[in-house]
Amino acid sequence: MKVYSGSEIRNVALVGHNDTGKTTIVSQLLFNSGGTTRLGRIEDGTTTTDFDQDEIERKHSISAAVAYAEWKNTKINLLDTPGFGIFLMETRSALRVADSAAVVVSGVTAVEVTTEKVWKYADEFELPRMIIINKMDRERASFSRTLEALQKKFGKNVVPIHLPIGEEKDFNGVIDLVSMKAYKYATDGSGKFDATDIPADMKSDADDWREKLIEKVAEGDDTLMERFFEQGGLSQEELIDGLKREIGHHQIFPVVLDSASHNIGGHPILDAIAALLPSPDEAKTIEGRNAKGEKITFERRAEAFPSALVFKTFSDPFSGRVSLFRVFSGTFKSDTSYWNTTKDHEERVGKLQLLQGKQQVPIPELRAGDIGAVAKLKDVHTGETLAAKDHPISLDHIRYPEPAISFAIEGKARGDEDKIGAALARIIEEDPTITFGRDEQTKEFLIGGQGQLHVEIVV
Ligand SMILES: Nc1nc2c(ncn2[C@@H]2O[C@H](COP(=O)(O)OP(=O)(O)O)[C@@H](O)[C@H]2O)c(=O)[nH]1
Ligand SMILES: [Mg+2]
Repeated sequence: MKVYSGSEIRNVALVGHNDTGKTTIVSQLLFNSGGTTRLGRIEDGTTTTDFDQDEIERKHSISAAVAYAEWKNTKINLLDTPGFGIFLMETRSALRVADSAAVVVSGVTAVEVTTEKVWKYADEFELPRMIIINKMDRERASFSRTLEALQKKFGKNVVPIHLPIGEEKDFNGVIDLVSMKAYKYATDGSGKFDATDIPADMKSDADDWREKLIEKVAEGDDTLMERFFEQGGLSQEELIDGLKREIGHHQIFPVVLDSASHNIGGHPILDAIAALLPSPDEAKTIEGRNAKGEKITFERRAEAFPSALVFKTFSDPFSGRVSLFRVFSGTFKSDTSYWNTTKDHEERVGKLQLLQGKQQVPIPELRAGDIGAVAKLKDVHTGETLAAKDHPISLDHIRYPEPAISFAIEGKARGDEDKIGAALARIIEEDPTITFGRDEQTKEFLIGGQGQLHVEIVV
């Protein structure tokens, strides 16, 4: 496995309402990039990122998961997230370590409750975003209606870079308004496609949309605007550079189209992520805190002092506790000691890995910007920072909400309280939104969480 660095990495969190196809899209992109040998399906329990037994049985993501697609010399880290209100802390956690968000909507239902929520989160984390209109194959799916709804809610910076070829059951490909190519897909789910000229009956439509895109890009920059008027347009290079810049400044939210379950539209999405979304090294510095807790900025480069934020922890039946982290600066190496700057103690880091869902891929080192995992850390939990002992910087993690609901629990036999306490301590290590305490008056043990389903699933 190649070790990737800054400019070759994209960290994209797929966020959106439940059931819009995020988990299926991740499986589709992995399959299309050659990272998996079959198209994982929710219905068969074979997706890469819904690997937890509860997720397979319920057919819903309840926890964030990471996978990566290697595409044209770029490593695209895909953070799949839950779309259910009660699990949105996982989604926020993933956004904290992403450099961009892919907001997924269904071409049938367009903007939903969670779409608006995750949009606000992306604002809060100042993330550039792309919008994927998925399920274009579905009955009553509509590009124009969905685009209108998106623009109404999120403004005129929502700009398509794809047009659909066919709609509903006839959806069979997309026109890419940047390359001005048509990608027509096989209908067998293989993801095989032909890159052809734009069909004659769509040419004038495509020209119009491209013109709108170019104008929007030119608007963002005075010199580009001048060039636009001088030349009557922009060169391909000016368009791509300008588009990338406008996306980076939240002036354009590019819209792409997909049918993840039918595997139509995956390749141009991979292209757009690699070509247009920001890499981790776009910003040169990063904010953190020094040993006194004061805010500082420091360099992100792979050669800088190391810092990594643990944004998730889960239990694996074989490896035990696995900590997922993003390297924000410097380089982390396997079998090396680092400093837990949140708790002020040394921590031995064993074998570093990349995660493809639950599958672990060994890697000798992880460089600034990348996301990886390590098993069996002794005392490091979600939200804590690993850094160098002589340069103990720490990174802020998201704040967790107060529990929305709590239940009293009791053991069956005397003395069970100890066992319950130990089990809950383990759960809280993985999910800090679960709380546990004792009501002083009733002496009952109380367990708190974000909702009944949340507490049921984790306990
Ligand atoms: N028709 C159709 N169904 C899809 C598509 N993408 C996903 N699905 C189905 O929609 C359901 C939800 O998909 P899932 O990936 O779990 O959505 P998530 O909740 O956003 O992660 C599953 O039954 C998928 O098989 C699509 O493009 N077209
Ligand atoms: Mg999902």
